[in-house]
Amino acid sequence: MITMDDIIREGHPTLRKRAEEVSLPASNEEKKILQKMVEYLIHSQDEETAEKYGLRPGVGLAAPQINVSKRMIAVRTHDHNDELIELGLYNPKIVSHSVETTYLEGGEGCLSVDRMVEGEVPRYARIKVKATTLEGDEITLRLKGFAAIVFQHEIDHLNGIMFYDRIEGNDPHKQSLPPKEVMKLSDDHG
Ligand code: FHF
Ligand code: ZN
Repeated sequence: MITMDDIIREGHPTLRKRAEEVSLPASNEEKKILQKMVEYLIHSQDEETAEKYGLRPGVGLAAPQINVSKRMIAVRTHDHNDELIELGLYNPKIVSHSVETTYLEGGEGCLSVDRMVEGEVPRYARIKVKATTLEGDEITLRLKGFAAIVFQHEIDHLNGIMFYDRIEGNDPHKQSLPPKEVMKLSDDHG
């Protein structure tokens, strides 16, 4: 079974790579890994099992988080109609999304991040996702609310994006403030 020891943490290069497409039909090895990812979510959401093995409860898991750089995600949560979504998916893709954005009150966390990171993580309010299930069926999902946020967090992992990259002022590719030394210089000039 997958435990916290199998989950890589921020700083590991795999979390920053674009994961490879899975060529379908998936191999038995790929299927096994994806099944184990779904199983992790089930175990982690079961209080007794989570306590016994020290699992942090999760609603999603992306293959890169267990150092497998392939486009596979597992999700276990409820949708806006309170229906259980429990899926292992290959090559999930957001095919359309709302203009409207939303964010999780209280911010997001990540199994690969062992610290609290405050801030609003902007997400699309509604998304349409196409993917292939563990069973090999091509599906289209229309998601909103918390489930939509979870899918976007997982698909981000497949593209090497961490949730905090999306917090305003935290974009690593954007320097929001000039370096201290530069600030001092310009201060001197009024
Ligand atoms: C989680 N846990 O699952 C978080 C982390 C928004 O890539 O949200 O890092 F267990 C995947 C009910 C409500 C029950 C919340 C997506 C977060 C994805 C996993 N837990 C929960 C629950 C939770 C990450 N992850 C804090 C671990
Ligand atoms: Zn995560």
